[in-house]
Amino acid sequence: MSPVIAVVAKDFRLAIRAKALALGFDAIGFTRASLAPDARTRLRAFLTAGQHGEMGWLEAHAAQRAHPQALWPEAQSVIALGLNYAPAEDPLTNLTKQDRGNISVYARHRDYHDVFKGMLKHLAQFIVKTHGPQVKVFVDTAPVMEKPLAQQAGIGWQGKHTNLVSRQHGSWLFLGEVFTTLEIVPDTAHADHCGSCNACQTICPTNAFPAPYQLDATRCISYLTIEHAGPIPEEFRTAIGNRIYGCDDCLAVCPWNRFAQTSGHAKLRAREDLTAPRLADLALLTDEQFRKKFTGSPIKRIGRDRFVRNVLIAIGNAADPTLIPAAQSLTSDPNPVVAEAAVWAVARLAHFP
Ligand code: B12
Ligand code: SF4
Ligand code: SF4
Repeated sequence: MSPVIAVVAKDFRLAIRAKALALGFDAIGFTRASLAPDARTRLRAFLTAGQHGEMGWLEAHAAQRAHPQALWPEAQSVIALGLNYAPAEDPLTNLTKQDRGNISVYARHRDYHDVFKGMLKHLAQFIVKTHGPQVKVFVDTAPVMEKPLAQQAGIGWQGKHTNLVSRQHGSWLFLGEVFTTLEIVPDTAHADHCGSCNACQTICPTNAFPAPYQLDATRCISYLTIEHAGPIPEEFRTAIGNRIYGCDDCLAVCPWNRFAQTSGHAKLRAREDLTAPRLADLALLTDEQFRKKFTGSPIKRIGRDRFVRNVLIAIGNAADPTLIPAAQSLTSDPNPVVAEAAVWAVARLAHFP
């Protein structure tokens, strides 16, 4: 690259960084629109081992996922962004509340996809206005390997729990990207700072890590409660405890969280009714009530039946006989997965002293 282009690019990086921070992003870095061969090989190994389970969309678009330029051939650079969603309280404290459900931190407030995408569009508009390139914005749902790209862009590293960890924000960063046709001087990839720690692997209730840095999604409570459609396999039901939507255990236990500041984003403030909701109330939600309650929330996507299935597993683990009537009333639910979970819950509660 000629010195002149390098100077322009450097100023431009500063301008984008300043704009991103002004818009409310908490982390930003730049990388080329290509992935290191390791990330591609490991994606292939994950898929070949069937560790993606029913998430067929991971396999269907594997080529684009592995090669950002297969997704968009003109892309030259990726601007990786992070949004801090660190909770005000330790999410693990909820797990001992028998009559309550635990919703993972990322789903206790407005859908982050909407919040993040809105901010990305503003940043993209700024880039187009000032430098005129083409841009595309992504968050979560596109076939993009967001964690390796964010590591390449220097935002943090993929920890042994496989998520991106930041020295400043711990495990609590949402990720998203602006792809652009501009060539921007890349940042240096972030080094791994897990060292000899293995707290995330040790705490996992379902032993979902076959090895450090590898996740068998089919054993992960996040997958089982959100992505998996049928009955939850018996072997995981007790371990799920009261986690009714996702799981944060491996994130919450990470020692790097001690540097995290509670998220200041008003749109990411936890809804009170989703912080530790009563299982008895959730079990009895009708389809209409479910949709109304979860409008604007990521939970809406899984639908009433899958959600109530999860609530019934938590009820079966609750050792609280006052929950029997709620479970009993669902044993003849028209949805067979709900009815089966209700029968299981009633049988479990009958065996508690
Ligand atoms: C599929 C998916 C899931 C699946 C599978 C998760 C997984 N780890 O693959 C399930 C449903 C289980 C899931 C759960 C969660 N998810 Co999710 N998920 C995704 C999604 C859509 C794709 C991830 C993917 O490509 N997986 C495929 C695997 C092969 O890729 P990988 O995880 O990067 O695998 C790497 C490692 O295995 C590593 N590796 C393998 N072997 C080795 C060996 C060594 C030595 C090393 C160093 C590395 C290494 O290399 C691979 C390639 O980089 C992304 C969004 C996106 N588009 O990227 C969000 C995303 C990863 N999820 C996210 C979140 C928040 C969660 C949950 C915390 C939600 C919750 N509270 O329930 C949990 C966390 C569970 C966990 N421990 O990972 C965030 C993570 C943010 C962050 N800071 O990293 C993302 C980025 C969404 C977002 N835009 O913010 N998720
Ligand atoms: S999210 Fe929960 S179940 Fe999934 S890997 Fe982490 S600790 Fe294990
Ligand atoms: S808990 Fe320990 S091993 Fe796991 S990601 Fe954090 S530092 Fe790495």
